[in-house]
Amino acid sequence: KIIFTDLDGTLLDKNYRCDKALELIKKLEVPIVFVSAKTIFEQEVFRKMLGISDPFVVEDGSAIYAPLNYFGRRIGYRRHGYDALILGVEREVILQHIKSLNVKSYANMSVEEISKLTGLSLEMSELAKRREFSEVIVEADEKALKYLKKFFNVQIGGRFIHVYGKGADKGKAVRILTELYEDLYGEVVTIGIGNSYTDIPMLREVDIPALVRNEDGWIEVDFEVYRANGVATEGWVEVVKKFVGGD
Ligand code: 2M8
Repeated sequence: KIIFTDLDGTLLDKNYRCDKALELIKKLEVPIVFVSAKTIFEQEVFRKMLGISDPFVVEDGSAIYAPLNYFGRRIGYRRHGYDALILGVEREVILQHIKSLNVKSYANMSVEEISKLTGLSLEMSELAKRREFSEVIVEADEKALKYLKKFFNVQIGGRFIHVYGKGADKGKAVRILTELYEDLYGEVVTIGIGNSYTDIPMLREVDIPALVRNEDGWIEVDFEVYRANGVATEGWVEVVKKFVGGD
């Protein structure tokens, strides 16, 4: 079994914590693959804290990073000490387009401002700002978004508008990783856990899709999913105990 999981609002609660899952994670013997809007630098903090050394998907499916030789061979090219497969575009390309528009985004915000808006610490805000393949827009008019949609994927993340390459999405990244796992282990059963609309492509790719609850209920989906009663981390624990074990 393989767990593909979103972070914000899914494994992590609104304070970016997952205390309630720590014990369970320690006991699990299956890969836990983060599939998140967060940058490599943010995700590395959580990987280290939770002792996870599986591949991970950054910036809404823009890139897959895998520890060297994780799949028994080289995939993609070497970047930041990992094997990297890039599905999106370099952030610089996005910023070139954004420059001429009237939008407020991480690029023209200070770390302090990002911290105030997100509730992330200053350290974590700096890591969130250090994006490689996407830009986070905080304020924009319809005209600017319409223009950006011609060239990029423009999606509402948890709160903000995420702009990334048209070739990138969480579903595609999960499909590629599932195939790599199948090459390694033969047949695998995949579990996907999310809470928001950007998780839908990921949930469509897995054998067992599951939603955790948001404060105001579950998102609408037009396919069968398991709906956990718990909000964020509590729902995550519920899903993993039900479909993977570790109780
Ligand atoms: C942004 O992403 C979230 C979750 O999707 C959002 O749009 O609300 C990103 O900047 C991410 O890197 C950051 O960690 C997060 C913090 O809330 O905000």
